Amino acid sequence: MYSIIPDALKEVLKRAKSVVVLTGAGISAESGVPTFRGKDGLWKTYRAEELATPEAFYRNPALVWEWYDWRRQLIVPLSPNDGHRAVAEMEKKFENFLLVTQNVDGLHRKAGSSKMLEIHGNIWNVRCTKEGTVKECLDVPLKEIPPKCACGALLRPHIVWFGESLDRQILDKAISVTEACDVFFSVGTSALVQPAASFAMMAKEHGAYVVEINYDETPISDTVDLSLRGKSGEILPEILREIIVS
Ligand code: BV8
Repeated sequence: MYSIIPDALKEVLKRAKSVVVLTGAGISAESGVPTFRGKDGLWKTYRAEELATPEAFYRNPALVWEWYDWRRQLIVPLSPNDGHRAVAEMEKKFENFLLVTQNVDGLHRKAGSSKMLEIHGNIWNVRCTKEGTVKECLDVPLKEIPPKCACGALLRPHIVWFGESLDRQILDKAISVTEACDVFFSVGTSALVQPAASFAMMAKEHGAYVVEINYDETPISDTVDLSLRGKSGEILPEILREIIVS
């Protein structure tokens, strides 16, 4: 069967010992989760600055929680797609493997991924704004908006908003595996949001073979070693097939 995977990538995969996969909203698009910047993306109807920032939350916690409650209700019936499942399988095929996801939808975990960093947090976790404690909250819809901690303080989504720093330990781990890997995949991301947008070039500068799998062209498409244009739900299973036969 004709393979869309070029020989160069087949060779690289045969020798690879450590692999990092960075994913963005595009890998969840085929599951029905809206992306952020696409033609029908979330930021087309909402302004990121009005919802995904700490200032927005403290200005109007109910509005921000209404948006997250709407997204949680949208996501809860959705299932992982073949792209998520291929990534979950890939983690078993290499000595060192780490999935670094920007996604907060929880679909990678649902697909079986365990070697994973959720660098922007998770929409199913909440954090007490007073005590800092994090716990899972699966209520759909939320029982009250905005939800409150037992201590009486406001709960917030355990998500990294614009203008907030990523968890230091998580970021350090993501950077160290990116700098050490043989192959780096950038999947379903517009490569616009920092610091994740810099990981592909960081990997390349440290000698990795960098592959982009994305529906549209991005700012890194011309500088990666291989840019595959298309749906991650179709391309990733092809790549997994190559890994299995090699
Ligand atoms: C930080 C949480 C240090 C919300 C997100 C000015 C002031 C303050 C900060 C900044 C500033 N200027 C720049 C910054 C830094 C800022 C940033 O990068 N801004 C950008 C927009 C310029 N970054 C930050 O603030 C980060 N923190 O830098 O801390 C600091 C601190 C203070 C001051 C300065 C610096 C925090 C970033 C995290 C923000 N939180 N989300 C929520 O999700 O509820 S970001 C948001 O974008 C999502 O998390 C998402 O993961 C992320 C990236 O988007 P993508 O995943 O790439 O999605 P997108 O829709 O863009 O693209 C999808 C792609 O998939 C498309 O290319 C499409 O073609 C493709 N696709 C679609 N379908 C498919 C497909 N591909 C394959 N198959 C398909 N089927």
